[in-house]
Amino acid sequence: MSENISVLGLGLMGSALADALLTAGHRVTVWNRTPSKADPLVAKGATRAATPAEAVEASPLVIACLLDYPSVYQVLQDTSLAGRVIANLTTGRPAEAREAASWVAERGADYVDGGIMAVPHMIAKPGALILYSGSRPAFDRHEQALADLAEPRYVGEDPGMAPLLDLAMLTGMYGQMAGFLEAAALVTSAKYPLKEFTETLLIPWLNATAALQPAWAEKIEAGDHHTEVSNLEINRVGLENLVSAFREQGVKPDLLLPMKTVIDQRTARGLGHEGLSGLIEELYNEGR
Ligand code: FVH
Repeated sequence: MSENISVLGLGLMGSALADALLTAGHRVTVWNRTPSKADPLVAKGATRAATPAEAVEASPLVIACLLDYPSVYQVLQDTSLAGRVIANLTTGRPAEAREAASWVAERGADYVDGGIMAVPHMIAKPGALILYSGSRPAFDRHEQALADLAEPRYVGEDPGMAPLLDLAMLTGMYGQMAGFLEAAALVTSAKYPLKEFTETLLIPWLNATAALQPAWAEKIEAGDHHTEVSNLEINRVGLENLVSAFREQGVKPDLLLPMKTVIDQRTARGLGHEGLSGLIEELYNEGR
């Protein structure tokens, strides 16, 4: 079913979102601080709003995709939000999302926060995912339209949950990239072909080790770090070996060292018999 939808912010991502909505047959109103960025969308049938207030007025669903949360407030401050659903797909922190939800509610509107797990060219294609949290009724009301952007996954009433899970997924990605870069530095230091190593050795190995993570998740949820596979002491020795090998090859192990520090810390507490999942206990602040 086609809807009236406004998009505030036509940077790379906002333009991709507005374009997908137009392609899906929605009536799309667009606004951007630099008006010329709206031109290609207007040429495809979007309506240009002269001000953010005009854009908010035009549609029950208003999607904001701006640089950061301060820019969202700047754009929305002189608009009349009452009765609208604000879907804020701007990247931010959980606390910023909760604050924005209250700010929007004080102005009589519903709020959903979105974490976009895609880059612009993936929008409206299989594999693109957007996490949503906040008002469930507002999400339900517009779920079909949101599905024209990417698979929509509602993750809870707490508006901070989508950005939190977004950050958690990015964290997993950065960890994987750090491992790849260190492995690549080691492999290239020995002049072994990196692409071949990556495709035939590393990726199958990473897939096999990723398959262990659900079992780790269960252990963490149960607070049980018992292992009969590979305890922390073995991993402590393994990391020491790794770090020495890196140095002998003339490669800095800088991205690996934080992990070694935490393993050393945990084993120094006499917990070397635990599995690697026990490291999570070192990451929590006391009094959690
Ligand atoms: N691009 C990506 O791959 C990532 C994927 C994951 C999610 N992000 C987040 O999406 C938000 C927007 O990102 P973007 O890629 O569209 O970013 P830009 O192309 O740099 O566009 C930024 C837009 O924000 C407008 N803007 C900035 N400051 C203000 C302000 N003070 N008042 C009004 N508008 C403002 C900017 O306007 P202009 O420079 O064109 O006039 C653009 O429309 C972001 O949160 C990513 O983390 C994208």
